[in-house]
Amino acid sequence: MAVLATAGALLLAPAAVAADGDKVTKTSVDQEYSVTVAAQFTRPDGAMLSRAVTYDPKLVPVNSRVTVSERANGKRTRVGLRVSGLVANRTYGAHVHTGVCGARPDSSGPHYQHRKDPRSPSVDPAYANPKNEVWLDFTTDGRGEGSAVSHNAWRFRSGEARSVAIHERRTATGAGVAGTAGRVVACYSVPFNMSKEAGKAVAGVLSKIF
Ligand SMILES: [Cu+2]
Repeated sequence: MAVLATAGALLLAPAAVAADGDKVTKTSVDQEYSVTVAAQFTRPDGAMLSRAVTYDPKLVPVNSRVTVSERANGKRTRVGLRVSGLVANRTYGAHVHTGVCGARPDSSGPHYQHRKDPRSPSVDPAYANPKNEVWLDFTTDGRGEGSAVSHNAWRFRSGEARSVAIHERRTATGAGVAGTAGRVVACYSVPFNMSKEAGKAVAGVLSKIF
């Protein structure tokens, strides 16, 4: 098995690791793709050096932890989310978004959709549903730990899924509100299904920052 670790190795640049303690494990073997990233949430700063940011430290405290994994094989994708250090016994919404996290809660843009809704914002249950999007709602336990897994029968288009956003409440499913979950309270930039080319582009951006 040939392991193409180019993008992962570039993302492991020491400066990037030092910025927020990001841990990146990544392999890409033919049609398989696997990535696991972990970080601690920080407040957004001007340069956005951290990839995990909290916009509401009451709901997602500074230094609480997040791990996201993606495993893709054939036409299937499994995304896992784990958090710790959040408010105990509380339900949060969470989804894969198209944009990277930024200084503002809406920086991560709309949800990633396999079939794109021609209307935006997308609140039509025919498009805004957990089969066409990646929903990762979770309820924390008594210690503030939570996890969720999404199984989808498709692969991310390379470079179009860039973050996991955590929202203040459970995701709604009704007509006109489907996919909404209140404010984005935290966000983690994740390199979902990143091609070698996209990995090089990210490395280029990192080399400019550092
Ligand atoms: Cu969302």
